[in-house]
Amino acid sequence: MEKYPTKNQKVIDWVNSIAAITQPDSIYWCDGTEKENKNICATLVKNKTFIPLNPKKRPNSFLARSNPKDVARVEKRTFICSEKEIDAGPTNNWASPKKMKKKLGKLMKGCMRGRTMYVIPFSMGPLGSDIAKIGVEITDSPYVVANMRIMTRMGKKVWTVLKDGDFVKCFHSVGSPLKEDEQDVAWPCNPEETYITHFPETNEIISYGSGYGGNALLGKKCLALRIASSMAKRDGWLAEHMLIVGLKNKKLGLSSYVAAAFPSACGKTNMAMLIPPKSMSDWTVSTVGDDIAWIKPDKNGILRAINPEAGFFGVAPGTSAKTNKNAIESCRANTIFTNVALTDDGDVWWEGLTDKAPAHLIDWQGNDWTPDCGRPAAHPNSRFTAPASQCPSIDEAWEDPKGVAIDAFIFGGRLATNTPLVYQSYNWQHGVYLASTMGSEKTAASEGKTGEIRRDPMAMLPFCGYNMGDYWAHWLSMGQKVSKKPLIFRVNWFRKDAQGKFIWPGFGENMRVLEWILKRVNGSASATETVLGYSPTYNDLNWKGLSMTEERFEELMSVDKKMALSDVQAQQDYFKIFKKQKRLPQEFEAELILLEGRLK
Ligand code: O2Y
Ligand code: MN
Repeated sequence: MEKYPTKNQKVIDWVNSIAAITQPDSIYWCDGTEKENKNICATLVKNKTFIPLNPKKRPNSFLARSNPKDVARVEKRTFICSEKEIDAGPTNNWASPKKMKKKLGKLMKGCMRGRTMYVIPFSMGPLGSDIAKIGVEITDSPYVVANMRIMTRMGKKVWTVLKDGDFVKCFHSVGSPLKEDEQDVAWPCNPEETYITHFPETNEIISYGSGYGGNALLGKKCLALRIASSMAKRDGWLAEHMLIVGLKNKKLGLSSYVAAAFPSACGKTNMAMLIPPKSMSDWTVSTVGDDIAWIKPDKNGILRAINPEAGFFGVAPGTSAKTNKNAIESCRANTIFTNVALTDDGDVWWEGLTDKAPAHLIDWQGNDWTPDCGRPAAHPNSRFTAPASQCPSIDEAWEDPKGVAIDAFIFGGRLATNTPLVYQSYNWQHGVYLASTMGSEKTAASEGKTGEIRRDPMAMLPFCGYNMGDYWAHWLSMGQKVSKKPLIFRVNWFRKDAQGKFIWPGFGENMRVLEWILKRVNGSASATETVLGYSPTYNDLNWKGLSMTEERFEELMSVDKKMALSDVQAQQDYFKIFKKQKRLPQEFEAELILLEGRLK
C-alpha cells in the first residue's frame, strides 16, 4: 500500500513539516468513508465529547458540550496577517505575518502531543466546479473531522481533483497537548491562547486554541469568506456572507435566484428555507445555501453563484416547526448538536423549540435544569450541524457546478428605527453604497454587548479578508464586469413601533417583499421614487391573507428626514478612517452628497 493517499508533494511536505513541529502520537489521513465516520464518532463517544442521542428519536446523531469559555467565534483574536497593515484595513485586527508565525510557531511546538493529527482534504463547492476551491485541514480535533464531513465535500475524492495543484493550507489545533498518561477532557481547548489567523497573500490559515464552530471548522468563515474574499478580489469574483434562494411562481411566470446578506443571527437560515404563507401557496422557495455564496461572472457576463458548503451550522435557539420547519427536518437525523439541552428521553431541546419547556432537562453545561431555574437550557449560540441534502426545500440545482444565475441582491440589518421594510437602489453604485452602510444590533455569535448597533458592510465586517475600502471598490468594479447587473435592495424585517413591538410579522410573510422584488426584476411591479430609493406603496404589495392597514404600512416605510440626516453624519464619521487612508471610493462621497441633498 502507498504511504500517502495523494501524490501531491506540496501536501505531503506540509503535513510532514507540521507533524515534525506539533509531534502528534499518530497521523491519520481522512478518506471520508462511512466506516471512518463510525470510527471517529466512536472515538468521540469514548472521549465523552459526544453523547449519542436516542436513535429512535434522533438517528445517528450526537450532542457535544463545549468548554463554557469556547462557545463562539472570537473576533478579538481573529487576525488578518497581510504584509502591509493597510491591506488588512481599519476593520480587521492586523499582525505582521512574520511576527505572527513566530508567535504561533512557539505555541505549535509539541502542541499535538498525546493526540492524533487528522489530515482532512475538502472541497468548498461541488467537486470539480470551476468556482470551487480545495483546502486541506490539519487538526487534532476529531470533533472537527466529524463536523467537516457534514459541512464540506470531504474525503479521498478530493485528492483526485487536486492532483498536483494548489490548496489552502488550513492548520488547526485545540492547543492542549497531553502529558504522558494524562486523562483528556471532553472539550480540550486553550481560551487564553486562542488565535484565528489568516495569511491572504499565501492562502494559509492557522487556528489555535479553540475547538468551536467558525474558529475550528476552517472551510467556513476562515476559508470561504476571509481567504476567499481576498482571492475573489484578485481574480474578479465575489465571496459573500449570503444565502441563496430560488423563488418560483408558475402562475405569475416568475423564476429567479436571489442572494441575500444579513449579519450573523438575523434569521438568514430562516429566509433560506422560507415557507410562504398559505395565501401565497403559488410560490415555491428552494434553498441553495444559508450562509455563504461564491459568485462569479460566467463567459456571458452573468453572475452565477454556488454555495461552497455542504451542510448547515445553524443556530438552534428560536428554531422550531413554526419558525423554520425545513431546518427542523434537516436536523432530524445524522446531525451533531453542540451546546443544546438534553431531554430525559435522549433527545435535544432548546429555547423556542416548543412553546412549553420540558419539566426537566440537562442543560448545555451538563447540569440539571427545570423551567423555573432562571438559566437558559441551551447556550444562545448553540448549533446543529446538519447535511444540506436533508433539507426538504433544497434546490434541484444546489450542487450544479455552474452555479445559479443571480437576479437580485438583498441586504438587511436588524434595525428598530427609521429603516423601511424594503427599497430598491437607484442603480448599482447606489446599491453598493447602501450595502456598505448597513447596520445591525450586536448578537451572541459575534460577542460583545447585545442591543448595541454596529455598522456591518455587506454583513462582511468580521469576514472581509482585506481592506474594507478596497472591498467596496471591488464591488463597484464588479458592476463593470457583468452584462446584466442584478438589482440591489435593502430590507429590514425588524422595525419596531413606539410601543417596542415589531411592526412586520417576518418569517414566511417576508415572501410578500420577495414577490415585489421579483416583480421589480421582471419589470411588472411599480415603485415610487423616495429619498432613499425606489419604494413600494401600499398597493404595490400583495396583502392577500395578511391584515395590515395602510397606516401601519406607512409607519413601517416612514423615514424621519432629521434622523436620516443625522445618520448621514454618522456615515461620514464611519467613512472618515477610510478617507484618511485614501481607501474610500469617491463614488460613496458622491452618494452621501446626493442623499444629503435629497433629505434637505
Ligand atoms: O459562533 C460560531 O462559531 C459560529 S458563527 C456562524 C455559524 C454559521 C453561520 N454563520 C455564522 C456567523 O457568525 O455568521
Ligand atoms: Mn454567517
